[in-house]
Amino acid sequence: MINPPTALALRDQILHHLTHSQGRGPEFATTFDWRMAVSYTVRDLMAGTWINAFRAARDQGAKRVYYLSMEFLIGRILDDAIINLRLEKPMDEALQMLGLDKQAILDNEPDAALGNGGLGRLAACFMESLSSLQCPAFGFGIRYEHGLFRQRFEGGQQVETPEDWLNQPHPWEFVKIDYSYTVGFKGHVDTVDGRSVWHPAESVIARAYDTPVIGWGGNWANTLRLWGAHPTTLLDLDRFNAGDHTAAAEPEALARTLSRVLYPDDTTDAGKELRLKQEYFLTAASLQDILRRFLQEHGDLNLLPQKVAIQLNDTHPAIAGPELIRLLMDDHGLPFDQARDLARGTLNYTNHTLMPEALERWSTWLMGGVLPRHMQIIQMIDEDHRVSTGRPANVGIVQHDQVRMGELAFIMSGKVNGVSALHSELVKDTVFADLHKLHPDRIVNQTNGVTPRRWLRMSNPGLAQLLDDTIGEGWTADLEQLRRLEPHAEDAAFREALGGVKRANKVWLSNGVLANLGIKADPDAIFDIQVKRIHEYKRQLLNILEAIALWKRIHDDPNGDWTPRVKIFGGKAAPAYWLAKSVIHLINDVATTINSDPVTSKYLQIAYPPNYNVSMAEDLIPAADLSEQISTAGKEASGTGNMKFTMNGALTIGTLDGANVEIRDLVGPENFFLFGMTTEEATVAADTPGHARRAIEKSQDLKDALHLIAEGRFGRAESYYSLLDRTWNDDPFLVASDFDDYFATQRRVDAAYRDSASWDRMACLNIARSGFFSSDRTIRGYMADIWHVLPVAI
Ligand code: GPQ
Repeated sequence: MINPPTALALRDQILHHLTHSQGRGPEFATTFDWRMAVSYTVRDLMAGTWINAFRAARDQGAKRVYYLSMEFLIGRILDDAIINLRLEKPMDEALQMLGLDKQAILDNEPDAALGNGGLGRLAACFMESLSSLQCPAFGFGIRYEHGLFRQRFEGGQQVETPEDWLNQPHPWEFVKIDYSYTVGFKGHVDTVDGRSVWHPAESVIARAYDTPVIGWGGNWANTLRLWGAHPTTLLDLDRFNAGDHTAAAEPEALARTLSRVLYPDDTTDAGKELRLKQEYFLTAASLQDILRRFLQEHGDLNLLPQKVAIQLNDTHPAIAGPELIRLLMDDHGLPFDQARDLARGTLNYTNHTLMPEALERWSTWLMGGVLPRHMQIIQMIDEDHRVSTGRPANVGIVQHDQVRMGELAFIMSGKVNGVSALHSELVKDTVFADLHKLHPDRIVNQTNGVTPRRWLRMSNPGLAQLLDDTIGEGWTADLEQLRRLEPHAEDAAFREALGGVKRANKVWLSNGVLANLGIKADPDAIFDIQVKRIHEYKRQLLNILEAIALWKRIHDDPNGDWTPRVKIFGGKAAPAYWLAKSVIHLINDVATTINSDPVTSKYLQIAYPPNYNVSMAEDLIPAADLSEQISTAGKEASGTGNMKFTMNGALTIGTLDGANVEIRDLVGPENFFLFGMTTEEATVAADTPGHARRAIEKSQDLKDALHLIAEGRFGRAESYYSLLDRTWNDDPFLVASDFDDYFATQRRVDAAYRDSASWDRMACLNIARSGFFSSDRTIRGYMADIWHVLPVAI
């Protein structure tokens, strides 16, 4: 930013917006009014940069990146914008002059929860890094009226209620009503003069709602463009006049359902017609917008791969392959081969999971019904690929009357990437083994990253200040500079300062989130945190079983020398995922029993604050001593929470899974608590009949824990029968087989924590060596290896 405003100027602008945007005098203004006035003031400071950035990219004829994602889990925007614009000081002063409580204003902002978990949060981190790196880009998504559901606990069980973030004005967006596109569904296909013409039976309008995403330093802003669905005709007047008022509003109701709700499934295939329509809605609107801008800027369709890179965030927008071919053939008259090559030169696909139930498949009748022309083109792509590669019969897009979206995305992409080193290798060896053999250069790795602006500077101001004072603030834009901390690991005064920051964050958490739950957490206890979606493969069950076993041990020896621990859980389960929900129930029941046990309560506390979301993560992660990354090896594609904990100075207890492998390599095995089977061992074990039973028989601690549950010690045992049954008889994620190693490793953590100098030294080295996990590094990798795009100077 060229001219940072003074505190006085900010104050005046806030008062201006209070009057002219909110229509309120200061004496009548609510916290909401003030938050809106402050937000508009900050937005004013982004708009010029935003327009200039767009203009610079256009004037220089730059190649643009388009990131298509069904999810953008952005969270709150205000504080992030203040920080990236470097406005903290003058804004603090301005708010002080107005007598306002900054924290209350920040907390007034609802989270934009347009995502489920890691995949959506990754997209949000990428948007921030793209702007910080001055890479010309658009993010395309859906403007869901209701983001991810709110979670409450009733009797320990998850209850979902709708989320309502758009029930109030959203101050960050600009509506661009002239960027509206028609998106069709269903109908039939004709041939006119040798060209196919699709006549959709239904259609909706996609309208652009733009949010500028400001980069670090405020020099560049890209656009997050979310599509809202609107009816093509507002009201059926004939029916209205005939008195049928409900039916008259049908077109509107139909359209609106498209951008009404975010599917709350995480790593499972929703398999619903509405979901397919949502995916096509996003893709069709985005591609029309991309082609319109491209033709305006460059004219010649043959330049498409040189000027446009499209990234498909998982298979959700994989219909982009056939849709782009359709536009090029049916609207622009190109032959199939040329359209295919242009599409493949433009599209790339990121795979985020190997879990078979998450790989999208649509029955050919559903695809043919909703998108008849696309079904024809999918057959053409499949046949063309079969002929050109001579592939085996069981490899291909359409198999057993199903369209396999992973194969479609792979075949239509220039590059396919996994999200951690281990995951990318497994992608080659498992899900796409056959296609990889046919196209050995297509799969590449781009290990995930997270933005250090939000996940360090904003969420951990104490640590950020210590880093600024110790190594200067260059780390914010160049996270590898954290290496300069390494020598300070040997400096007792620095270690103490670092320990002091952590303790202050723990006190803050104790007095806030934990006190609200009625939990008295001792800030000198180990804060042990597992926050993420609830999933069997993530093994929250392993964690709570360890807690039960530990509780039993403490109970048996109440005068033992135990290391106090506060175990904190956070996360939501998909509403229809019964086993995950019963894990939530179990954790809450165990917490109730253990927390009120006078014998053990000073050693062990369990907290499960409901409704974990981005802003709760910002409170929890900086206060963690121990990061739980305990998925079954081979199942977690990468993880990104693991990176956030590491850069905030938590030590990890974890398996050799996803990006844990790279975290451990970088921070050093001596600064990481490793346990559990490797991917190869886990694959063998899971196929060995009776593996769970044998592991349980061998482990007294595990047997005790399971018996306590079965005896109803924590609530009605019947609630847990299916969970217990699965653990004894099936246990596909090897909770039992990894239990003893996990339990023993936790005891090593207990011992290590008692030597605070050594612990702080390890924490310091974790931070110092976490620079690799900046999403700036990830985005640079995509720019160089996948998109072939350069940053634009301004
Ligand atoms: N991930 Cl397929 C999701 O959050 N949702 C999904 O539907 C799928 C994957 C996660 C994945 O489980 C994590 O390991 C990754 O770190 C994350 O995507 C981002 O790549």
